[in-house]
Amino acid sequence: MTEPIRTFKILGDERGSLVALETGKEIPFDIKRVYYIFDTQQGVARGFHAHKELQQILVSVSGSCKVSLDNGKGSREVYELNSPDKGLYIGPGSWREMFDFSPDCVLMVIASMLYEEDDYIRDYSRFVEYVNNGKDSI
Ligand code: T46
Repeated sequence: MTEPIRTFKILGDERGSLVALETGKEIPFDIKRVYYIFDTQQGVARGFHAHKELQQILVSVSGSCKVSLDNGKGSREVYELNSPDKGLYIGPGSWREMFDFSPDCVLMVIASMLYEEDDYIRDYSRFVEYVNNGKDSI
């Protein structure tokens, strides 16, 4: 498995820091959409779904949060995003939950597709069925 945490180059000088993310370089897909999650209330968890085709890179550009990724085959890993030079790659077929948001967290998400509700799997048992028994099973 490729390492889901990516470290981006910081282009810094005496004025401060800058990170640039380009399709085909830091981002391994054509960028179709960017959205960001902020002002998440204390104790709130988000996500609780998987995607059939969507690829994304999540970057906490301010503050921190945690993301758990479950492959539906018994493996679950938790990643902390706490720096603007770190990105978490999430490919298709990965159940994600985001939690432990700091009050100042701004979670930027770079996505390979436009928003499409049909690409979501929002039921965990259907997700497990999907990753283990294939597309036609749900
Ligand atoms: C994901 C995680 C990391 C739109 O209208 N357009 C959009 O591009 C998005 C992402 C959402 N929405 C609407 C749909 C809902 O009415 O915004 C509302 C909140 O979306 P959702 O409940 O899906 O948010 P999260 O934080 O649970 O999940 C989001 C993404 O939807 C999802 O693809 O991987 O962030």
